[in-house]
Order: sequence, then structure tokens, then C-alpha cells
Amino acid sequence: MRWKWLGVGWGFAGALVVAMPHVDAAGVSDRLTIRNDSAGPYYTPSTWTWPAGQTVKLTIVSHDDGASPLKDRSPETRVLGTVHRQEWVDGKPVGRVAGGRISHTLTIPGLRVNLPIPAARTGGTVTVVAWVRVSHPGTYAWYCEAPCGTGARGDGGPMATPGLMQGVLHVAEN
Ligand SMILES: [Cu+2]
Repeated sequence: MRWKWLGVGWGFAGALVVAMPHVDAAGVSDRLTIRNDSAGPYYTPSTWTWPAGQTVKLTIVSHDDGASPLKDRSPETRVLGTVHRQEWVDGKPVGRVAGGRISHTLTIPGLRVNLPIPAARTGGTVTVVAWVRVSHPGTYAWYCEAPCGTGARGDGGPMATPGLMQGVLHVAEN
């Protein structure tokens, strides 16, 4: 019988780990969209502002169903800098995304934040949700670190153009 109770205990611990962080009604939320059209892939908006010292619920909806694979050992396959070091991909909590499935990343080096964004289902969307807290006001550059651009290395075009696959996060005094 002891083992049975042990199993229940582990099940309960597991449920706690995957529970979405509680964000009250006054919580801050923000939404980014990734599109891919004749201009190539881009985030919109590419510049936005968060309040310092608050946990922001960030939702990224990607309409891009193409992969820009990273190697599995690449650090950008891992979720970093978020609550629980997790992101929710279509409602499922994950700590990393397989390199071959990655379409883009939202990488903010100055905050050690990295969100891998998997490719959407063909013709569909994928939704990535994460909670991020930034303590200090400032201006932080963000980049996509997946090779989603043009050229042999995928680092041209949108990858080299501010406002498409790179931009700025302002964190304002609250
Ligand atoms: Cu990208």
C-alpha cells in the first residue's frame, strides 16, 4: 500500500510543476504575432514596452508553418528566463523544443530570456505562452536565433533587418 501512496504523492508534485502560474486580474499581458508573407517572416510588433517588476503573461501566436531547424544541442532550443523555465505550446508545458521543429526564437540576451517557437501546423497557427518578469528598467535588444532568413546560412534578409526578426523591448519604471 505504501507504494500506492508514493505514486499519489508523485502525481500531486507533478501537477504542481505543470500548473500555470497564477496571474491575478491586475496582471499584465502582452501579445506578439509572427507572420510570414512576401516580405519574409517577421514579428509584429517588433518594439514594445513592459513595466519593470511585474510578471508579464506573454502570448506569441505564430502563423509560420515552416521550420528553421537548429541543432538539438543549441542552447536556443531551451526555454530560459521564464517562470518555471517553461513555456506552454498550445497549452502543453515544455522546457525545450526539438531543434528540427523550431521555426523562430524570441531571444533577449540582456535578460537571458529564450523562447523557442515551433513551426505551426501546415496552414495553421501555434500559440506559445510564457510568464516573464523583468526587474530592471532599460532597453533590451531581442533577436530571432533560428536561421529563418535568406542566404546559405539563413542569416540574411529578415534576420538582418531591424523590425522583422530583431527589435527592442523597453522596460519602463513602474
Ligand atoms: Cu526567425
